Amino acid sequence: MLRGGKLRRVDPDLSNYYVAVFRQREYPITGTILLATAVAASFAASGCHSKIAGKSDAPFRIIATDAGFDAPDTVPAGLRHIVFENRGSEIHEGMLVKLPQGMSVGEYVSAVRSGSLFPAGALDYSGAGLTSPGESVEVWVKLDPGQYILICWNAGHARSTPPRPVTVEYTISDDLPPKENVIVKLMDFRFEVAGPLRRGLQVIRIENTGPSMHEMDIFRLHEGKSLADVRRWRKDDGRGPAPADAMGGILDSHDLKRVVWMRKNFAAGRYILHCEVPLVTNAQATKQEITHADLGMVREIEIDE
Ligand SMILES: [Cu+2]
Repeated sequence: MLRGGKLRRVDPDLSNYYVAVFRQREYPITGTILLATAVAASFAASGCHSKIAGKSDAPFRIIATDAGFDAPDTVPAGLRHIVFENRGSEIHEGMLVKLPQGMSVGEYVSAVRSGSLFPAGALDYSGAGLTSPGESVEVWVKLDPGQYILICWNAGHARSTPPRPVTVEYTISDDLPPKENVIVKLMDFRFEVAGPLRRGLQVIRIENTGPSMHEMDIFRLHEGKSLADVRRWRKDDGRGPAPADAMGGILDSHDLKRVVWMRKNFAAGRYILHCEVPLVTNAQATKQEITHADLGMVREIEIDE
């Protein structure tokens, strides 16, 4: 169906999109205390039980294998520090999708299996992007209360491997994001990188300036391989020998105002930033072949010795 590697879906029901945007405007991510207070107040007003918890210290650990995910059943709402590890033999990602009220995990899965690229009402909430076997990546992502699934969109895994349900509780606690070394802005259709990415442990703060949804996967080129090799390989669903290692990635969020962080240990070398979100973002499975990477949303960067 989709040749662009990750099977993608975007919400056909625009009303959900506007709800997400409206919610974001009400509770800007920059005002953590305001946000917590406002969310708590809104839950109190709607009759839900809520409480403000202290700072959470245990990260939200997600382990991917070729058979699925190992992850906690429940996590608190708020800014979560996610540690994602791939113990499988193939490239995996751990993306979070929030299910709409009344949709079960089984219904989401059968919608995906029957060709719906975006089961109506479900919202992408980012997570950890494409990660090679043996690699791990840390990301900081804000989660709202609700029923989520963890899913991998690489190479048809969304249809072959069961997603993992995760409940995000009404308890709110925010993990503190680390101070960034580099800021990357995702825009139509390019990456703007502020500051040099260096070797060693680096924190990248990622913002989407839109107007489209975007994501950023980072690939480390193998010796003698080029950006064009990565493009071809991703376009062919990641078949054949990989010209690069997948170092993790982030975003793919319906709420364009979400700021996220990624922390990763980088060696010196050549890297590719790559956005695989499709140009056509509706429910039509047959029209998702052209991705942002095809429109030039790829960039090579070098990390010096
Ligand atoms: Cu993009």
